[in-house]
Amino acid sequence: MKLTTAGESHGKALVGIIEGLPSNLEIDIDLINRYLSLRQSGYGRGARQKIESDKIEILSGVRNKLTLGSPLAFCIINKDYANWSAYMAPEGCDTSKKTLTAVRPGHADLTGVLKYGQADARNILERASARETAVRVAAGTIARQYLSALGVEICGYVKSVCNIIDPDIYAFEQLPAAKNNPLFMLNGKKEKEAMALLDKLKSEGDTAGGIIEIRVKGLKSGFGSCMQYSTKLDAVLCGAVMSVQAIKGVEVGIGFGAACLAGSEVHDEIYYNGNYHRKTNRAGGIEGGMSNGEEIILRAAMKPIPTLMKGLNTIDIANGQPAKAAGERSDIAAVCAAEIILESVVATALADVVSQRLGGDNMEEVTERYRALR
Ligand code: EPS
Repeated sequence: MKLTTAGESHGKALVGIIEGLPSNLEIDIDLINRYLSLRQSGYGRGARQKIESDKIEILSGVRNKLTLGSPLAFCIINKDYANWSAYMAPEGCDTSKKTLTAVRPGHADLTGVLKYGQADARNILERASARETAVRVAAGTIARQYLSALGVEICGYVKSVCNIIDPDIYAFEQLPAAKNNPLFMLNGKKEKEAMALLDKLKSEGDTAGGIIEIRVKGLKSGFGSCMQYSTKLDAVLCGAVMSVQAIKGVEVGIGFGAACLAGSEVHDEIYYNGNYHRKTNRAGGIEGGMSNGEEIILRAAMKPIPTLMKGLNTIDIANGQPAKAAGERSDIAAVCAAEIILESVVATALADVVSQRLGGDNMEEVTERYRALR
């Protein structure tokens, strides 16, 4: 199962093509639109989200709500294009306006203009923008429906915003409630502190990142492989997480914490009561590059948004002079968006791993093969 995305942030539309879906998978379009809308929500988002109300339009691969087994193509229209067509139209437009030359530290701007031989970072940022993740959420929600048909569920929450950290540990069943909260946090006291911090950062023209925890429940053991490095489940899932804009770190289970503990404090001892099981899950559900039947636990670190209203020191590439980086309108924090995006990219990557093992041209074959696994 492979996803290709296309589209610029202020272009006509974002586009996705998913190849490798079996036939007869029921597609819930309302669910896709719900996740698209969740991606746009959250405390700290900027003015752009008031313009967009993302909705999927499926162009091929689905008939009467069931997949056909053919490539599933879809688009999400950028409503903001109406305000940008004069500067973005492929047919011809005015490129002397809406230029960005005071390149932003932490963004793709400078490295992109040098690599692609551009004088205007607009030609870079339009594609580097996190707007592209709307496609990944739509595709991820289709992958989520494939996994859900097998009894595999994915959910997460925001663990920290900047230096405000929720120390609590939650059961999987508690996680969905996070999406009713303004910052997708589960600890109300910490969430209030985080909102106050975002208000302060906003007044100072600054931004924040955070930590997002993603969990997968119901995956049987043996997905991924210990036989070839590229097929290790942790490599595949962490790669998917790292492919999301602004993610700078990822850990599985206790992750970095394992490095400062003794072996006896890290490894999950094995018991048998008819089924093999463990009383702890510090490994985060993956051993030897394979799912071990326990919950998969991933945590990702998101850096602060690189577009700061107050502008960091930089160079204006138009004249080579010191400048303040371009402000544009900006999100103060997009940790809630990242939470939804990370659930979605994990779903897409995992669905690919699952479909590689199970094969199957239609969902009846797929579910039968999953059920038959020990
Ligand atoms: C982004 C800048 C902002 C964000 C955008 C990502 O957009 P604009 O420049 O139009 O104000 O809102 O994210 C989205 C539009 C989105 O849907 O997530 C950037 O520079 O990466």
